[in-house]
Amino acid sequence: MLTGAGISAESGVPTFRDADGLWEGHRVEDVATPEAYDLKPTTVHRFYDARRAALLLVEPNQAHHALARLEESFGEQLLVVTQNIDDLHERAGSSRVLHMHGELNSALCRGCRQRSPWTSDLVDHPPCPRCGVSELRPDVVWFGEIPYEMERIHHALLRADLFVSIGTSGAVYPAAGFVQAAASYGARTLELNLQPSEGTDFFAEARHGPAGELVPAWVESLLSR
Ligand code: BV8
Repeated sequence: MLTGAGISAESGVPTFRDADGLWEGHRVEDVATPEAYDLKPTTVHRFYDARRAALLLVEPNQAHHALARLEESFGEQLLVVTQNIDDLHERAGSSRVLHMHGELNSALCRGCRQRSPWTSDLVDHPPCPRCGVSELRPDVVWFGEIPYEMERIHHALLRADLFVSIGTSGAVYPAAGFVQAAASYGARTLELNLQPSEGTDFFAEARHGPAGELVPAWVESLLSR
């Protein structure tokens, strides 16, 4: 299972595309690159501190809850790889979740390179809970950086017999290339998205509509077999 911003849209978390490529008024390259952080750390911190605080105002939706139900039945056979940095999959009850682009509720120390759970602001340069140095940055994967868990993801793609993509535009790599990899290893492929994604032609089947409707219906059809 691969998920993107579209699965959290109905929870009130803005997607990237529906803001005309602007993230809350910021150009992507101005807030989501290591270069931007070196140039304007306060702007970048404010951007992620605001998104972290906004997480407290939203709840998982029917699509998140349906995937948590699916995990109850499929257990180890199901893996959710998400591009999202929100915590809505886990708050809905999913535990088998890989955040390939990092998490808002985590901080990465540029001193000791360790990750620490973090739920408050970073703009005031608090000390790292592990090494005490004030070198904490948002624990998100910026453009030009290597995504997390690529080995586990490739292992799962190799073994998958069903690859389902939910709420993603297929515009950002390496995630956008997973459907072709899964298909080449013999998996059936299904896209569940509001509208055809940039990679829609790579999927054997596609259903278009809001995730809050499509995902529960698809999960029920799977569980009622
Ligand atoms: C890397 C964290 C090397 C930060 C993010 C040229 C060609 C190919 C690739 C590149 C290239 N130039 C540069 C690259 C690489 C670059 C890239 O892909 N650039 C793009 C722009 C061309 N990628 C990287 O830099 C990556 N690193 O490549 O390292 C490497 C490669 C392989 C192996 C090892 C090393 C790192 C990329 C990660 C960047 N960080 N996020 C943050 O969140 O602030 S990316 C961020 O943007 C998200 O995580 C996500 O990945 C992406 C947004 O995409 P979506 O989630 O799909 O959201 P979007 O708004 O676009 O679409 C929403 C979709 O939902 C739409 O289709 C819409 O129709 C649908 N929808 C809306 N509402 C609903 C809905 N669907 C259902 N229901 C609804 N209600």
